[in-house]
Amino acid sequence: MDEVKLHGHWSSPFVYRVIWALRIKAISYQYVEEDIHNKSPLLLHYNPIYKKVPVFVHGGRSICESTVILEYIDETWPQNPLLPVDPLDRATARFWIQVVEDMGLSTWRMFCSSGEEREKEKRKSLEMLQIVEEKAIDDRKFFGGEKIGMVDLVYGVFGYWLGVIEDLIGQKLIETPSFPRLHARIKNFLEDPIIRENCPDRDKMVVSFKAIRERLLRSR
Ligand SMILES: N[C@@H](CCC(=O)N[C@@H](CS)C(=O)NCC(=O)O)C(=O)O
Repeated sequence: MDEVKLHGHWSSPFVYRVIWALRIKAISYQYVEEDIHNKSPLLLHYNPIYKKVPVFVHGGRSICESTVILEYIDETWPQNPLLPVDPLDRATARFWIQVVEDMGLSTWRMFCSSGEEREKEKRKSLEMLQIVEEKAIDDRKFFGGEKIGMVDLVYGVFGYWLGVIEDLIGQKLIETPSFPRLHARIKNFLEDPIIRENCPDRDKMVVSFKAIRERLLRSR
């Protein structure tokens, strides 16, 4: 069997998407922690364009970008599928994944900015979240139906990392009364045993994200 390796960083939501997928599919892998402030020659070799984690290495060949890695894993190990079979459902899932990727950028910018800029990015995030709340969520337990699917793994960022961001900036983005469905989905996701047992330490994240935010605000 070809060797499976994941190069990651302990606090990265993008890396956790891949960890969750590997756990859901019960695939054994070797984890390699990378220092993203002092990148290893191997990381730069595997991901010379973006120089970011996660990098997934299967049989010595590397794959970069978390959503590309998720699709590769789903195609290579078909057990516990992450994407639906129907082409229209697959396309719809990919669309909502694209939406959250765009929204994540605004939320991160909101975290790293202040004043009017922060308000602008917050408005953008809220607008997109409102559309997700109204158009993407039905009565099922997860975006993937009764089981966690790829869209859930990607929206997982809002389940765990957003809470830390909200605490640090002292503002809530996903208030329960405005986003009851999204809130329920996040709760279902975080209560799943695989997700619950595979999340970074929250206190450690608060310390690390606080330092990142202060550094970014100072450098502006
Ligand atoms: N679009 C990428 C984002 C990956 C990403 O931003 N990774 C961060 C860690 S959270 C990283 O490696 N940062 C190092 C850098 O920006 O130099 C993906 O989905 O994999």
